[in-house]
Amino acid sequence: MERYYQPEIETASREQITAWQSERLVRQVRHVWDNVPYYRKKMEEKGVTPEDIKGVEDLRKLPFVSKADLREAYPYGLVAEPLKNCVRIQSTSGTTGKRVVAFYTQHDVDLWEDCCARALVAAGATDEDVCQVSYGYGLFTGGPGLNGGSHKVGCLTIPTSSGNTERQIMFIRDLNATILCCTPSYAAYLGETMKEMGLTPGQIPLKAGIFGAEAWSEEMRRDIEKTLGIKAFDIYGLTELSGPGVAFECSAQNGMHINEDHFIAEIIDPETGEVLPDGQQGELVFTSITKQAFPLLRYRTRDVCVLSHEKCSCGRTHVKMAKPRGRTDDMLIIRGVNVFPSQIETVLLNLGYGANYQIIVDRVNHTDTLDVQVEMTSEMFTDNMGEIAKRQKQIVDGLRSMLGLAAKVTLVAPKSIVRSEGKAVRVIDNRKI
Ligand code: DLL
Repeated sequence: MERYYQPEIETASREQITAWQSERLVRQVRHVWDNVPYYRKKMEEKGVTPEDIKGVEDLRKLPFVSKADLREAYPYGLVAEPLKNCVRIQSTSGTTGKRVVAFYTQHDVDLWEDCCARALVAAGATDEDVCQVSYGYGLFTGGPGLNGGSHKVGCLTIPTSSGNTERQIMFIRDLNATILCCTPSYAAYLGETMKEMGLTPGQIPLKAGIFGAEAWSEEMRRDIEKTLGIKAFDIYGLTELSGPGVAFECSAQNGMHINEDHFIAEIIDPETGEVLPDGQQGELVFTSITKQAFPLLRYRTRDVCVLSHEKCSCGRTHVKMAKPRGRTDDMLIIRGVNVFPSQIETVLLNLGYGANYQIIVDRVNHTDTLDVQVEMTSEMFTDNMGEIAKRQKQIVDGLRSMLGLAAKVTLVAPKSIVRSEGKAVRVIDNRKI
């Protein structure tokens, strides 16, 4: 019998979930109207008042909030509680402009850690487990979120943070870590290093991993599971909504349950803003209905995704989101074709390469160019030019059939592409448009 963290919530009926969401949405709209002048103005501009919002069915009446709003309101403009009630901030890395600074009351931190605890339990964690948290600690939400969740489950928690790969492996082995939390690219690197040290999956005590914070393919999951001898679970979240734990994978490993008692999810057409039905791909939009300090209504995540309300074999009833395909802002448009880095990754991993690659886009004589540098694995490493040319052509063909685009592919020596300890940077776009 599977052990649930909060079965009365996670397996609740759809009617019950809708009732909770409606009641909390009404309260949340009133909270931001009363406490956040920025929101009140946006709602007034759209001609909506709290009286118009009677339940989930009225969600569409509310205006969207985007990253641009967060920047405009930086740093305090969207905070809905007096600062004396706030106990924490977390922040994004700010790679695409001004950092997002999110605020938490103690209640917000508690609910966030609950969500992470659910994710750990869904991956099989109990108070018998030793959980190594190798996400970065500090402003990034990965370390603090999973750390809090791990405590709630009662795991013996090892807060290694990211980096220092040798020490990571030493702790996994010496302290018999059974659960590993880090980005999928770092998990792949840890696996690669342990393999080089001659460790077989049977000699690695880990049994499960909770990997997220960046897009990763099914092929990468299979590779990590094989090298580490574990089950690898996806986890999703973003700083704006708390951090990891907005959604997490269960034993079915085919999509992540969204914690619907805290977040209402919608999929919209990114061009028109129209709400799309289940099964259609679009931009994921979230409304946080329980957060006190930094509530967001209809926040446009830019993540491209599909939702499904189909019954799940694990018994949980909360809606599932597919693995995000990528972001509307990291979708590359190359010679007019929409390309997600994850599609390129799928081609490479299906051909037996690892997830060590770099995508370089440029514009030469008004035409976009796509260069993909791919590391050979040590097993396939050769200096036979004929063999290399054959392999490169195989990738070019694979990319053409996946994307309908001609790419230039260069095979490079094992270990020549820099490894990431956090989120991997795989795309270099040199176009000056
Ligand atoms: O990455 C929170 C997190 C930490 C999630 C640890 C999971 C594990 P941010 O740095 O604010 O927060 O980045 C949020 O990362 O909008 C997605 O584009 C991407 N992302 C997060 N999880 C996944 C995932 C954290 N499982 C942004 N798959 C999001 C694909 C993900 N992309």
